[in-house]
Order: sequence, then structure tokens, then C-alpha cells
Amino acid sequence: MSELEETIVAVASPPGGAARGIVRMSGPDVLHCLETVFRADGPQKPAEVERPTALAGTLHLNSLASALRCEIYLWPGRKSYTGEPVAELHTLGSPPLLDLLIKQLCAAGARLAQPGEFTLRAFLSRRIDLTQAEAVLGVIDAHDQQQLDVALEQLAGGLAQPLHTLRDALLDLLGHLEAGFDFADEDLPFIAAEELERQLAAAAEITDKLARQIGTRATAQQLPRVVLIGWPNTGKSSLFNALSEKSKAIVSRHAGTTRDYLTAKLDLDGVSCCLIDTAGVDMETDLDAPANASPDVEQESVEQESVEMARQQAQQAQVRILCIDSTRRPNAWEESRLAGRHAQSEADSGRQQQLIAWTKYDAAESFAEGNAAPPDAVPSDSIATSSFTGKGIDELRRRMREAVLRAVASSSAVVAPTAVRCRESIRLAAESLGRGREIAQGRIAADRENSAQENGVQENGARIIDGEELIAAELRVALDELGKVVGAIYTDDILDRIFSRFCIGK
Ligand SMILES: Nc1nc2c(ncn2[C@@H]2O[C@H](COP(=O)(O)OP(=O)(O)OP(=O)(O)O)[C@@H](O)[C@H]2O)c(=O)[nH]1
Ligand SMILES: [Mg+2]
Repeated sequence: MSELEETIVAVASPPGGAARGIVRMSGPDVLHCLETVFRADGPQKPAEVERPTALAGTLHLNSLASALRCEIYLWPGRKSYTGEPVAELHTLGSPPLLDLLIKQLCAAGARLAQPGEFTLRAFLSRRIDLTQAEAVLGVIDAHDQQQLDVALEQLAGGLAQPLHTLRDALLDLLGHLEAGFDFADEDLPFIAAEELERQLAAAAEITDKLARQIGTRATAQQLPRVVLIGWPNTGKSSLFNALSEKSKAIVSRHAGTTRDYLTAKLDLDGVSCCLIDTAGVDMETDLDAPANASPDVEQESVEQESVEMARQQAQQAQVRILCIDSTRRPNAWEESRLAGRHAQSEADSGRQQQLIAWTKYDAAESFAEGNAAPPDAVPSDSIATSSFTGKGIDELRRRMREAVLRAVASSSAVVAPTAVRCRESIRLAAESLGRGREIAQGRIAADRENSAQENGVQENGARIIDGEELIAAELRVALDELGKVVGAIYTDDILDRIFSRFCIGK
């Protein structure tokens, strides 16, 4: 008997006693196994059910004198999670009782399910693809709302959909090319070189976009990064301590206290992030400049290194909090950041979020003149804060939460293992498509040259076929790689790696 012909059973509720315990079964013998333990209250028997149905009744276990209440949820056909008959028995969540139930179902012909076997069956019956199988894991393992959101989006096909569409388009294209080989004697190509090049370019663009989405942004397991950035002595470390409710960062009245950067995990009302305190910047610091390709480490002073580290942290973060000391006038660097913030917020909409924290506001209020921001003049995209009195800290946390969610929503984050697996495959697919496109471009150029010289069609035609075969070969590689991601092509190794991480009953 093949494994798929066997009926599997497992406890699907969490271990330990509970008011409700769930036993899940899947496979062709589900109805027969149910008959041996379950009696429905009403006239309808499980074997007569034709569509997904809930039935109330009693459980009859051989070694128990009395019957127990039980509801069963039955999917008798192929429209179930696993694509085969499935039943869930909901009864009292007593571990010895559930053991007895499982034993009796096994005696009736079922066998114990392996970890992840229900989801594996869903995959094998094409109810879900591999990215969604990993998303099931992501949902089960989610530790906070953000991880749950990412996993649910992936489960709904967020990533799978564009990949499937791309694969379908490439399969069509390959079909056209191969039809051309079958009729190689005809002079006309089945797809014009320009059209072939255009379609390859479109596919390469989509692949690049997917690769960027997956490659550069956070995965659900890498926390979104929120960085405190600003001039020395503006109160960044004090804000870090106030937000993280710990006195981890050293605070002093001397500018340049923080040299390294510090991190703390924050829970913003169900949304986690990593908060980073950095060293103060200097006049030369351009937060958006590309990284210094070959920093001369020997020559760099500690200050320069600290500033460089702060700049890198600012670039890697999804959210920046620009700290401005409200007890003094903004300096030139701060003025330029404040002046450019609207342009930046439009250019970066989604990519990177920025908030402005006016710090030391308790002192600003007592300084009537000469400070940066009189109490009633804080712009609407800013928050007036004081780490001493706690003013504005809750508001800042609320705004941080919104900014993190905005950044995550625009990042197409994926469940971490999917990201790792996808990245390499999509890179290889993009490379193949790029090579295919180069061949097509070379052929167009050669065709033009030939027609200018009015060369013979036959000679030209022979080269067309050569080029098309090479393009078809590249297309096949790209399709295989994309197929690995969506699960159209999979190896035992990939299946093992994914499904061995599931727990029994899922
Ligand atoms: N009145 C007032 N003073 C503050 C507040 N926050 C920080 N300070 C003071 O400002 C000074 C600098 O604070 P830090 O938190 O060390 O500032 P920083 O931005 O981390 O400084 P560097 O690490 O040197 O860049 C210290 O003397 C703090 O006591 C505040 O909310 N109110
Ligand atoms: Mg500091």
C-alpha cells in the first residue's frame, strides 16, 4: 500500500489536559474508522455525509463503561485541507482518553501520523504549495502579531501568486519556442525575435523585483529595526532607556558618550522590533550615502568609526527616529535633515519610515526663549518627549508601532526559511533569464545586420534555430528554479527539510 492510501491519525490539540481535545484523521478509511467509535445523535450517519458537515454524538471506547460527548467535523470528499477525506473529533481533552481513542482508531485501520504529515498530504494533493507549507509553520510558530501577519499573508498566496504567474508566462514562451523546433523546416519562426526579447525582458524584470523583495528586506524572524539617530548629547541613550524601560545605555552630560551601538527588543503592543541606540553623528554625516567601500580602518579615529557605525545602522533600519534637542536651536545638520524630511518621506514612502523626537522637552518648557521648539510649535510629524518626565513616550511608542507596521507591509517579508530557499533559486532564475535575453538581443542585432546586407534567408534561418535552442535551455533552467520555490518541482531533501520541522498532528 502506498503511503497516501493509508489513513493517518494524531492528536491535534496541544499536549496536556484541557477542556477540549482534538483528534484529526485523514485518508480513504476515515469514514470506516469513525463508524467504530462514533454514534451520531441524529439520523444522519458519517457514511451518509456528502459535504463538509458537523455532527454531534457520542464516543464509544471499548475500555470505558460510559459514552462521552463528541462532535465530529467531517470533510468527506477532496475539498479538505489534505485533499482527501478528513475528520476531526472534538471531545474532552484528557490525555489518557485521547490515547485510548487513537488506539481504537489504529485498531480500525488508521496509523499514527508523522510530524507534518497532514500538511505534506495537502502539498502532495496540490492543495498548497511549498511556500504555503512553510507559512503554515510560520503561523504555528508566530511569536507576535507581525510574524503572524507575514505568515498569514504568505499562506494566502502573497508570494506564491506572482511566482505562479511568472512561471505560467515562461511555460507559454517555452511552448512557443518548442513548437518552432518541431516545425523547423518552416521558414517563419513561431515567435518573432523582438517579441521573444520583450517577453524575456518582462520576465527578468519581475524576477528582479521578487529577488529584491525577498533579498533585501526583513524576514519575519529578523525583527524590524528602529534606530535612534542624531547629534551628540541630544538624549538618544536616555530615550533608548525610557523606551526599553531598562538602564542599559550609559547617559552623561558629555557629548560623545555612546561609541558603539546598543540594541534592545521592544514589544510595541504586540508588534516586536529591535531598538538601536547609536553614537551621535557629525557635520559630515550623510545618512543616505552609500557605504564606504574601502574604509581605512587603521587610519580611522574612534569617533569616525562610531559615526560610520551609526550611519550603517541608520541605513539598515526600517524606521529612523531623528532626535532633536529642543533646549537649543537646531544646528545646520539638523536644519537640513528637518528641511529635507518631506522630500524624504515621499521618496521613501514605505521603504524607510522616519519619526522626529524632540527630546528634553521638560527643559524646553522652562527655557522660554532660544530653544528649538516652543511647546506649541512642534510640527505634526514630530513628538515632543522627555525621558525625565515620561512625556510623549507612550505617543512615541504608538507612532513607532504604526511606522514598523507600515515598513513591514511594504517589505513583502516572508517566513524566514522560505526567504533563504527562495533567494538562491530566484537569483539563478534571474541569471538564466538574463542570459536568454542577451542571446535574443544578439540575434536581433545579427538579423538587422543580415537584412541590411541582404543575406540569404536560409543561412539566417539556421542561426535563428541555434539561438532559440539556447534560449529554450535557459528558460528550462529558470522554470526549474522557480518551480523549486513554488513546489512544482521538489526534491526529497527539500521536503525533508520543510516537513521535519512540523509537529505531529499538523
Ligand atoms: N532635562 C532633560 N535632560 C535630558 C533628557 N534626556 C537626556 N537628558 C540629558 O542630556 C544629556 C545627554 O543625554 P544622553 O542620553 O547621554 O544623550 P546621547 O544623545 O545619547 O549622547 P551621545 O551618546 O553622547 O551622543 C545627559 O546629561 C542627560 O541627563 C530629558 O528628557 N530631559
Ligand atoms: Mg548616547
